[in-house]
Amino acid sequence: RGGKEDSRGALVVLEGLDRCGKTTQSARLVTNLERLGYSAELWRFPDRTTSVGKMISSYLSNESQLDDHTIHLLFSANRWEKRSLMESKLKSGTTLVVDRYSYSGVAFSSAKGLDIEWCKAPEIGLLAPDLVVYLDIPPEKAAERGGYGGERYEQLEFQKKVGHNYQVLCSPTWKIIDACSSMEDVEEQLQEMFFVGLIRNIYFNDSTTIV
Ligand code: Z5A
Repeated sequence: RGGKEDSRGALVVLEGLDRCGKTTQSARLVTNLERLGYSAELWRFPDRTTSVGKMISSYLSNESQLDDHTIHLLFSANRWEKRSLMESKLKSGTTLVVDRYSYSGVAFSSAKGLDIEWCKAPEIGLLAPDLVVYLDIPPEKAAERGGYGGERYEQLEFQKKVGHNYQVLCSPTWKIIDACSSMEDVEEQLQEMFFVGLIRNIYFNDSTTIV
């Protein structure tokens, strides 16, 4: 069973600052959907398994240096190389819960000072999510969770800029959850949001472009 009998799966995206709980909550949503009999998969960007993803991973761990525009385009290319698989999964009825997507690309790169419209351009033509959930947490609170590791961008001042950019990108269709709530509360709210969308039939539009 997919998102709905005889329909495509839903494309659900979780966004937010580092440590807001995206990975935890994406996994819980997929487990819960599967338990209820839905076909669902957990995806994440960057997908570090591809050759482009390996270049991104090396950059994030400071093992390589790249021009800001170049790494931006690599993040985007990493989504483009998964686009057709994403589309076929959705068409075959599998719901995809995606941990970070184009909005991360734009929010992080523009936090470095790149023009926001330039940052959006390579995302045009990627699949538009049916549901974007923003896990909202103050950067200071996020920094307290587990501590930042050695990856690039894991710095409070930078995360503040990213948080500001998410506010700029946030559209009225985004759903916002207070990510400072307990993991169980966030899990419950996320699942409820998914099913409200399902009941309202919002997941089965023909929209194909993201920005
Ligand atoms: N990036 C980019 O620049 N351009 C792009 O196009 C894309 C990404 C796609 C790598 O991302 C970096 O790439 C990222 C953005 C940039 N840089 N940063 N910052 P990543 O996805 O690999 O890494 P991440 O997003 O930073 O993931 P993360 O550190 O794993 O955070 P998370 O997934 O949001 O959180 P979590 O792993 O679920 O939880 C973090 C900790 O908090 C953990 O100890 C949990 O047990 C705890 N936690 C979670 N929820 C709660 C609640 N509710 N209460 C208390 N504690 C909690």
